Amino acid sequence: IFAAVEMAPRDPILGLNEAFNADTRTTKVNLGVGVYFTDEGKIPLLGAVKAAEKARLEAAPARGYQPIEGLAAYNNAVATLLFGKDSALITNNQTLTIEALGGTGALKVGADYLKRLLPNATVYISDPSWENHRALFESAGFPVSNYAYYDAATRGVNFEGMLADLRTMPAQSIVVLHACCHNPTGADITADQWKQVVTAIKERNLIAFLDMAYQGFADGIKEDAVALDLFAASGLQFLVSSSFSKSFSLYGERVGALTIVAASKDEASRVLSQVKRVVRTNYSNPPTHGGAVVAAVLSSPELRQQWEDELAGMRVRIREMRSAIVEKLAARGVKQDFSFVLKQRGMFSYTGLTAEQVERMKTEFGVYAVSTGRICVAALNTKNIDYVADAIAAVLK
Ligand code: PLP
Ligand code: TYF
Repeated sequence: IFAAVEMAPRDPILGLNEAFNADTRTTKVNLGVGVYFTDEGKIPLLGAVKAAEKARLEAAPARGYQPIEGLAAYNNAVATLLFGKDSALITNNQTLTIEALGGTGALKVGADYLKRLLPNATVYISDPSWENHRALFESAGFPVSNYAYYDAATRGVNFEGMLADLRTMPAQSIVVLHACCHNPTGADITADQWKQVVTAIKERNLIAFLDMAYQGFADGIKEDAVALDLFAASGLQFLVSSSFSKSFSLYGERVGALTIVAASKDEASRVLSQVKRVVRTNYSNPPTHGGAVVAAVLSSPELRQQWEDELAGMRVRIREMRSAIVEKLAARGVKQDFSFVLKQRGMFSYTGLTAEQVERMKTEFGVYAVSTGRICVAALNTKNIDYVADAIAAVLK
């Protein structure tokens, strides 16, 4: 039965990891996948996570099934993190949150639910977007189109183009928006531009699906939620996928959530019942560990403070690496102006390096980046940055 099966293409980003791991050069550097590394080049185990895990291990909890929607304490903590502790949406019980298998799992449960609700809708993603967005919504059965986003000339957002596209989408189209730290470009829109996006979505009767995978990596937990605040205040119904992979450094534990804002408490409970059907037929209920750890950290004032400090540490280190790479490229006589790297937000930089230059960095230096020119700034450190700057400078000459 499998004789005629063809080889599927590799995920362009996760596939890079395989090539990197197979590379025997000791000087190799992986700037491909979006993972935060410490200055020692390690994926951190946060102190707050370690403390919560220790307490959990000592309590030796039984491993019964979770509810279909996951741990209530976790879901409440997620909604509070997204909308703030004084949110009217939460006190009105207009939100529903389910624990999901990472941000990806949240997007997929949301996509599968939306397909049942709006079988004829089109999904719009930014041009460009996270590699998996298109495939994920297509696998849920939707046609996927792009809306204008990145402007290579200004290295910022083509906001006029984005608005124009929003204004021509058919009613009830689904618009996937990066809530902060746009992946792959690092180019975000301003609060004022978000207001215009909310207005356009309202006027055209569109459905926003906000993807929040990097809360806390640009300016802070609250600051990075400006888009959510504006949508919350708009009276619109919308969806949010969120992830703790990066902000808690819990990639492999698969901790994320799908949050849906409904028009009323009654509506929210009906929507939740339908979302639970999607979960039930996919994986029944989420795993226990990651959500329990995040809930424990967020509900303890001490651990929460520790986590916020650790998150701030990651944010600051990424900024330092942004400044350092700009300086080091200039010091190597690179003529191109790289100051845009300082304006980009989150883990990534869209460097403008061509696919050929990225290929040369890989073959000649063992420096791995995504063929689009995206590098993960969070993988730079004080030990590898000179080598990376050498590689970039060499391929730019
Ligand atoms: N959405 C975006 C924009 C991302 O960059 C990522 C990265 O991993 C995800 C979703 C998926 O998150 P997770 O790794 O938690 O599944
Ligand atoms: O964009 C990235 O590098 C991260 C990690 O299928 C990732 O978001 C990449 C590809 C993928 C899943 C996660």
